[in-house]
Amino acid sequence: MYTPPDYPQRPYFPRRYSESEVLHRSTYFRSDMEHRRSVRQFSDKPVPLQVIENIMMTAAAAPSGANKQPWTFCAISDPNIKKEIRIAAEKEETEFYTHRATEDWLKDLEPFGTNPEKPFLEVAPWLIVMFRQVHGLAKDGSKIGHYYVNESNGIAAGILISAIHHAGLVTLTHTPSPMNFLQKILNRPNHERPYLLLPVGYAASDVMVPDISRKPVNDVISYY
Ligand code: IYR
Repeated sequence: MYTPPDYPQRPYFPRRYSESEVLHRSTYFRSDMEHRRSVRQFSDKPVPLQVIENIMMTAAAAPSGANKQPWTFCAISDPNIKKEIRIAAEKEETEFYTHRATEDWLKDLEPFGTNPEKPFLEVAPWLIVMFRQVHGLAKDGSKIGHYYVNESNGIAAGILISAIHHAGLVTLTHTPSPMNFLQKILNRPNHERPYLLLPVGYAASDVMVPDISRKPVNDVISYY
Protein backbone atom coordinates (compact mmCIF):
# COMPACT_ATOMS: atom_id res chain seq x y z
CA MET A 1 0.00 0.00 0.00
CA TYR A 2 1.34 3.43 -0.97
CA THR A 3 1.86 5.61 2.08
CA PRO A 4 2.27 9.25 1.10
CA PRO A 5 4.93 11.31 2.87
CA ASP A 6 3.80 13.91 5.35
CA TYR A 7 4.01 16.64 2.68
CA PRO A 8 1.27 17.78 0.29
CA GLN A 9 0.98 15.41 -2.68
CA ARG A 10 -0.92 15.86 -5.92
CA PRO A 11 -1.94 13.55 -8.74
CA TYR A 12 0.39 13.39 -11.73
CA PHE A 13 -0.74 12.41 -15.20
CA PRO A 14 2.27 11.16 -17.18
CA ARG A 15 1.91 11.30 -20.94
CA ARG A 16 0.54 7.95 -22.15
CA TYR A 17 1.12 6.62 -25.66
CA SER A 18 0.26 3.36 -27.38
CA GLU A 19 3.07 0.78 -27.65
CA SER A 20 3.57 1.58 -31.32
CA GLU A 21 3.76 5.28 -30.55
CA VAL A 22 6.36 4.60 -27.85
CA LEU A 23 8.46 2.67 -30.38
CA HIS A 24 8.02 5.35 -33.02
CA ARG A 25 8.82 8.22 -30.64
CA SER A 26 11.95 6.53 -29.26
CA THR A 27 13.19 5.66 -32.75
CA TYR A 28 12.54 9.15 -34.06
CA PHE A 29 14.18 10.84 -31.09
CA ARG A 30 17.19 8.54 -31.27
CA SER A 31 17.74 9.38 -34.91
CA ASP A 32 17.24 13.10 -34.30
CA MET A 33 19.75 13.09 -31.43
CA GLU A 34 22.23 11.00 -33.41
CA HIS A 35 22.17 13.79 -35.98
CA ARG A 36 23.45 16.28 -33.36
CA ARG A 37 27.00 17.52 -33.77
CA SER A 38 29.15 19.95 -31.84
CA VAL A 39 29.76 22.94 -34.07
CA ARG A 40 32.58 25.50 -34.05
CA GLN A 41 31.52 27.67 -37.01
CA PHE A 42 28.53 29.87 -36.26
CA SER A 43 26.40 32.29 -38.26
CA ASP A 44 25.92 35.73 -36.70
CA LYS A 45 22.17 35.51 -37.50
CA PRO A 46 20.31 36.73 -34.40
CA VAL A 47 18.27 34.37 -32.23
CA PRO A 48 15.34 35.93 -30.32
CA LEU A 49 15.67 36.16 -26.55
CA GLN A 50 12.45 34.18 -26.13
CA VAL A 51 14.04 31.18 -27.87
CA ILE A 52 17.06 31.31 -25.55
CA GLU A 53 14.79 31.68 -22.54
CA ASN A 54 12.75 28.65 -23.64
CA ILE A 55 15.93 26.61 -23.98
CA MET A 56 17.28 27.62 -20.57
CA MET A 57 13.94 27.03 -18.82
CA THR A 58 13.78 23.58 -20.46
CA ALA A 59 17.16 22.82 -18.87
CA ALA A 60 15.99 24.29 -15.57
CA ALA A 61 13.20 21.66 -15.53
CA ALA A 62 15.88 18.97 -15.04
CA PRO A 63 15.76 16.73 -11.98
CA SER A 64 18.20 17.74 -9.23
CA GLY A 65 19.31 16.54 -5.80
CA ALA A 66 16.41 17.17 -3.37
CA ASN A 67 14.98 19.49 -6.03
CA LYS A 68 17.45 22.21 -5.02
CA GLN A 69 17.94 23.25 -8.67
CA PRO A 70 21.57 24.20 -7.97
CA TRP A 71 22.22 26.17 -11.16
CA THR A 72 22.18 29.65 -12.67
CA PHE A 73 22.05 30.23 -16.42
CA CYS A 74 23.60 33.44 -17.75
CA ALA A 75 22.76 34.40 -21.33
CA ILE A 76 25.05 36.96 -22.96
CA SER A 77 24.33 38.83 -26.19
CA ASP A 78 26.19 42.08 -25.34
CA PRO A 79 29.09 42.29 -27.87
CA ASN A 80 31.38 43.98 -25.34
CA ILE A 81 30.94 41.20 -22.78
CA LYS A 82 31.34 38.55 -25.49
CA LYS A 83 34.61 40.19 -26.53
CA GLU A 84 35.83 40.30 -22.92
CA ILE A 85 35.01 36.59 -22.53
CA ARG A 86 36.78 35.75 -25.80
CA ILE A 87 39.95 37.61 -24.77
CA ALA A 88 40.03 35.91 -21.34
CA ALA A 89 39.26 32.45 -22.80
CA GLU A 90 41.92 32.78 -25.49
CA LYS A 91 44.48 33.71 -22.84
CA GLU A 92 43.76 30.45 -20.95
CA GLU A 93 43.65 28.43 -24.17
CA THR A 94 47.03 29.79 -25.27
CA GLU A 95 48.46 28.51 -21.97
CA PHE A 96 46.74 25.17 -22.59
CA TYR A 97 48.06 24.67 -26.11
CA THR A 98 51.59 25.87 -25.35
CA HIS A 99 52.20 24.47 -21.82
CA ARG A 100 49.38 22.65 -20.05
CA ALA A 101 48.28 20.02 -22.57
CA THR A 102 50.16 16.73 -22.78
CA GLU A 103 51.43 15.43 -26.14
CA ASP A 104 48.74 12.72 -26.08
CA TRP A 105 46.01 15.24 -25.40
CA LEU A 106 47.10 17.46 -28.31
CA LYS A 107 47.20 14.38 -30.56
CA ASP A 108 43.64 13.44 -29.50
CA LEU A 109 42.47 16.94 -30.41
CA GLU A 110 43.88 16.83 -33.96
CA PRO A 111 40.60 15.68 -35.62
CA PHE A 112 38.88 18.79 -34.25
CA GLY A 113 41.44 21.27 -35.53
CA THR A 114 41.13 23.28 -32.35
CA ASN A 115 43.58 26.01 -31.39
CA PRO A 116 43.65 28.95 -28.96
CA GLU A 117 41.55 31.11 -31.27
CA LYS A 118 37.87 31.13 -30.35
CA PRO A 119 36.08 33.45 -32.82
CA PHE A 120 32.76 31.70 -32.11
CA LEU A 121 32.73 33.42 -28.71
CA GLU A 122 32.05 36.68 -30.58
CA VAL A 123 30.27 35.44 -33.71
CA ALA A 124 27.54 33.34 -32.04
CA PRO A 125 24.61 35.60 -31.11
CA TRP A 126 24.40 34.13 -27.59
CA LEU A 127 26.75 32.67 -25.02
CA ILE A 128 25.10 30.64 -22.29
CA VAL A 129 27.21 30.21 -19.17
CA MET A 130 25.98 27.64 -16.67
CA PHE A 131 27.04 28.16 -13.08
CA ARG A 132 26.77 25.40 -10.49
CA GLN A 133 25.76 26.62 -7.04
CA VAL A 134 27.87 24.89 -4.39
CA HIS A 135 25.20 25.95 -1.90
CA GLY A 136 22.11 28.15 -1.98
CA LEU A 137 21.59 31.45 -0.19
CA ALA A 138 18.51 32.20 1.92
CA LYS A 139 17.10 35.75 2.09
CA ASP A 140 18.80 36.23 5.48
CA GLY A 141 22.15 35.27 3.96
CA SER A 142 22.34 31.81 5.55
CA LYS A 143 23.46 28.81 3.49
CA ILE A 144 20.99 26.35 1.91
CA GLY A 145 22.37 22.83 1.47
CA HIS A 146 22.76 21.60 -2.11
CA TYR A 147 23.35 17.93 -2.97
CA TYR A 148 24.77 16.14 -6.02
CA VAL A 149 25.62 19.51 -7.52
CA ASN A 150 27.83 18.12 -10.32
CA GLU A 151 25.40 15.36 -11.26
CA SER A 152 22.46 17.79 -11.25
CA ASN A 153 24.30 20.26 -13.47
CA GLY A 154 25.43 17.48 -15.82
CA ILE A 155 21.82 16.39 -16.26
CA ALA A 156 20.66 19.99 -16.84
CA ALA A 157 23.50 20.54 -19.34
CA GLY A 158 22.42 17.46 -21.30
CA ILE A 159 18.86 18.72 -21.44
CA LEU A 160 20.10 22.19 -22.42
CA ILE A 161 22.09 20.74 -25.33
CA SER A 162 19.09 18.63 -26.38
CA ALA A 163 16.80 21.68 -26.26
CA ILE A 164 19.24 23.71 -28.38
CA HIS A 165 19.38 20.89 -30.94
CA HIS A 166 15.61 20.37 -30.88
CA ALA A 167 15.10 24.07 -31.66
CA GLY A 168 17.24 23.77 -34.79
CA LEU A 169 20.20 25.63 -33.32
CA VAL A 170 23.74 24.42 -32.67
CA THR A 171 26.17 24.67 -29.82
CA LEU A 172 29.58 23.64 -28.57
CA THR A 173 30.29 22.34 -25.09
CA HIS A 174 33.18 24.66 -24.38
CA THR A 175 35.25 24.41 -21.21
CA PRO A 176 38.19 26.78 -21.19
CA SER A 177 40.19 25.75 -18.17
CA PRO A 178 40.34 27.29 -15.66
CA MET A 179 37.14 29.31 -16.15
CA ASN A 180 37.17 31.53 -13.04
CA PHE A 181 37.33 34.56 -15.36
CA LEU A 182 33.63 33.98 -16.10
CA GLN A 183 32.76 34.49 -12.44
CA LYS A 184 34.62 37.82 -12.47
CA ILE A 185 33.40 39.14 -15.83
CA LEU A 186 29.77 38.26 -15.05
CA ASN A 187 30.05 39.41 -11.44
CA ARG A 188 28.65 36.19 -10.00
CA PRO A 189 28.60 35.57 -6.24
CA ASN A 190 31.14 33.24 -4.64
CA HIS A 191 28.74 30.30 -4.18
CA GLU A 192 28.36 30.10 -8.00
CA ARG A 193 31.14 28.41 -9.98
CA PRO A 194 31.38 28.28 -13.79
CA TYR A 195 30.32 24.88 -15.10
CA LEU A 196 29.98 25.17 -18.89
CA LEU A 197 30.24 27.83 -21.57
CA LEU A 198 28.05 27.23 -24.62
CA PRO A 199 27.96 29.45 -27.71
CA VAL A 200 24.47 29.14 -29.21
CA GLY A 201 23.15 30.12 -32.62
CA TYR A 202 22.69 28.94 -36.18
CA ALA A 203 25.47 27.00 -37.86
CA ALA A 204 27.48 28.85 -40.52
CA SER A 205 26.18 28.00 -44.01
CA ASP A 206 29.43 26.25 -44.97
CA VAL A 207 29.90 24.48 -41.63
CA MET A 208 32.23 21.47 -41.53
CA VAL A 209 32.64 18.87 -38.77
CA PRO A 210 35.23 16.15 -38.31
CA ASP A 211 34.35 12.81 -39.89
CA ILE A 212 34.26 10.87 -36.62
CA SER A 213 31.80 8.22 -35.49
CA ARG A 214 30.03 7.08 -32.34
CA LYS A 215 30.73 3.76 -30.64
CA PRO A 216 28.48 0.90 -31.82
CA VAL A 217 25.72 -0.53 -29.64
CA ASN A 218 27.81 -3.46 -28.35
CA ASP A 219 30.53 -1.13 -27.09
CA VAL A 220 28.19 1.02 -25.05
CA ILE A 221 25.41 -1.31 -23.86
CA SER A 222 25.43 -4.58 -21.88
CA TYR A 223 22.16 -6.36 -21.24
CA TYR A 224 21.73 -8.74 -18.26
N1 IYR B 1 39.70 23.62 -24.09
C1 IYR B 1 40.52 23.55 -25.30
C2 IYR B 1 40.95 22.17 -25.60
C3 IYR B 1 39.93 21.13 -25.86
C4 IYR B 1 39.84 20.05 -25.04
C5 IYR B 1 38.96 19.04 -25.29
I1 IYR B 1 38.94 17.40 -24.13
C6 IYR B 1 38.10 19.10 -26.40
O1 IYR B 1 37.20 18.07 -26.65
C7 IYR B 1 38.20 20.18 -27.24
C8 IYR B 1 39.10 21.23 -26.96
C9 IYR B 1 39.77 24.20 -26.46
O2 IYR B 1 38.57 24.49 -26.34
O3 IYR B 1 40.36 24.43 -27.50
